[in-house]
Amino acid sequence: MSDNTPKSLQELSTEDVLTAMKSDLYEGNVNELTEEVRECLRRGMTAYDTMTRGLIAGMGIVGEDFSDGILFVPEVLMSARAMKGGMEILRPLLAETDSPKVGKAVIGTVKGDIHDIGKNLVGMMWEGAGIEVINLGNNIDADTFVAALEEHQANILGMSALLTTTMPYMKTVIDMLKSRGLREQTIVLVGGAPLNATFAENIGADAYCSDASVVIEIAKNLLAIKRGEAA
Ligand code: B1M
Repeated sequence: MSDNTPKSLQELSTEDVLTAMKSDLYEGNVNELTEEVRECLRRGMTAYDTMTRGLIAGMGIVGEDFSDGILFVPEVLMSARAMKGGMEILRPLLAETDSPKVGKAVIGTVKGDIHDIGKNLVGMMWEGAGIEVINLGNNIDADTFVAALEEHQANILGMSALLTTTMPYMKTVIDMLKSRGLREQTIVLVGGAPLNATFAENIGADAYCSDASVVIEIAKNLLAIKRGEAA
């Protein structure tokens, strides 16, 4: 006779814990999801792997079903809330660093756009790499981006857009940087699911960042070039 008693998390294989995490992200079960995140860390998985193999992979499934009309905004909001719960646990680990501060970045999601999960992950990755981050939040207009760069004397601007309707606003921000004489001294990096390298080039950004795995290297390479060092 088979034993149908549900297994505790500790009894599951790591792959099954990750599957449970994706499923709880999908269902918006924040308490279960945070336990699964903790269990992965307890097993020695890195914060980065837990984030990419669990949380980001889970959000990919949510995105597909949102596109296909299987999930709607209220359900996706529940998933986003669960994702944030998981990220809060990972945040201190991703941001943990002994490295000296190598740069200062202002980051935000552009005007008209409230998607902030990817942008927040990028901010955490940078913090962990010794880049000080001023996270402005979402729905940020050009004046606010420029004022923050000036106030904090930041040398990197990171902009995120998840909607095809909001991505053109990145050019508005870059044009304002130019008109204020700040473009040359600022490294402008852009990212978000609908963007690509051609778009980044066309609007005059320094680089397109496809995902959180590349943001540190791209920022550090461009900082080195600005300092006149070989990248
Ligand atoms: Co929205 N949404 N959404 N949504 N949502 C998308 C983006 C969409 C693709 C879903 C779909 O239909 N398939 C679609 C856009 C279609 C389009 O424009 N072509 C869409 C839509 C249509 C909408 C609404 C219009 C829906 C409506 O109201 N009818 C509405 C718009 C609201 C607004 O912004 N004005 C809306 C609302 C929402 C929620 C509020 C419910 C929620 C957001 C919650 C939140 O962020 N706090 C939400 C979500 C969660 C999504 C999906 C499902 C997931 C986005 C996400 O968090 N991904 C998304 C589907 C999808 O993307 N496949 C979708 C996980 C995250 C880790 O990935 O953000 O791509 P991502 O970030 C990556 C990279 O892109 C990169 O690194 C990150 C980490 O690897 N990156 C950067 C991102 N920003 C960067 C900045 C950088 C560098 C790299 O700077 C240097």
